[in-house]
Amino acid sequence: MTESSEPKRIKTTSSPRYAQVATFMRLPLVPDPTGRDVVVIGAPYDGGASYRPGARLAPRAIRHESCLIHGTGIDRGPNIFDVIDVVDAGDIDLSPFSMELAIDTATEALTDLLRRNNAFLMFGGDHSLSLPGMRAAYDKHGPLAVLHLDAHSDTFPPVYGGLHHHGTPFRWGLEEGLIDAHSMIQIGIRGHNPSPDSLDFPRGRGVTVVTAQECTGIEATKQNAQRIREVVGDRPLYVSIDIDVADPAFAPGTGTPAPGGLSSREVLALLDAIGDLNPVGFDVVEVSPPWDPSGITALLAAEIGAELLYQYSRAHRRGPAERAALATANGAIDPR
Ligand SMILES: [Mn+2]
Repeated sequence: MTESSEPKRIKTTSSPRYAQVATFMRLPLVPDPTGRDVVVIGAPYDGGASYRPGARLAPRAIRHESCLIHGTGIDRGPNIFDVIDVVDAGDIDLSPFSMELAIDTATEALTDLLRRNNAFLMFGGDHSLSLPGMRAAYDKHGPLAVLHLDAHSDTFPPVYGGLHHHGTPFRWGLEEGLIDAHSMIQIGIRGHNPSPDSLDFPRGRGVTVVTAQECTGIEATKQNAQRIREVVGDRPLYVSIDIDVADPAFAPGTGTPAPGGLSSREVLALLDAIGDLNPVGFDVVEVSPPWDPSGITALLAAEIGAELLYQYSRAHRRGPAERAALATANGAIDPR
């Protein structure tokens, strides 16, 4: 598809938000993108879910809930899509019948995507998709720092006879050497651990684990954002957000809900650290629409996705000349 014939962003001034085919934040649908800053990609697969299924339906639900979001937060400068080039590439076609095949297919698709574009924002699917995501980011950048927001550490051993499930991606990420353990931080961890303690594995490798008990309130959130900056440093950063990091009051539609979690405000405020770092890939996983009758969980996932794109735009702004032109056209860029 040539540049001139490429679909444009839908104008909210001429098309009501509930109209047209839903893409993420009403971005252009470009199925085979090249040279973009960030590519939004769906990964509808939930064969790794150990409890409630349904995450395979999340990319569609999140796209629907995202149509209200403009792309500009208040007091945040120009529309992020005037600062970074983002398209929605649709979904990766993943076999619902074979975990190994799905993981291989996702790894290949995401690796190809990153070779031709700068970064991706993947909407799962269950959390097993983070392993393909990290493999693709490692292929391009080498050992990764990881920011992992989740109720669970997802470093569990294999169960039920297979190597992979939605509780194993960071175990294999550490075992495969994709992750620099000392540059990894997990936040929001809570609930009931099987024996032996599931946190022994990440802590034993040097991963920083911040429990949900350490996350209450905006002061704790600011301190945790600072811990993220310190742990990650200047390493290429992979960000993985399991929607169950949020309390079920804010995100009931998920595979393994855990009471006692973060508020949506605390989750969004934590993400502010990312714009000061070097993010290279994002995933938002574990939304399960069948358990989300009001759409509140998909709505939060959409807002998180928009925030991640904003943070990417903070971290990877265009050159000085373009910035100056944008500042003239749109008012000052957020100075943070
Ligand atoms: Mn998880």
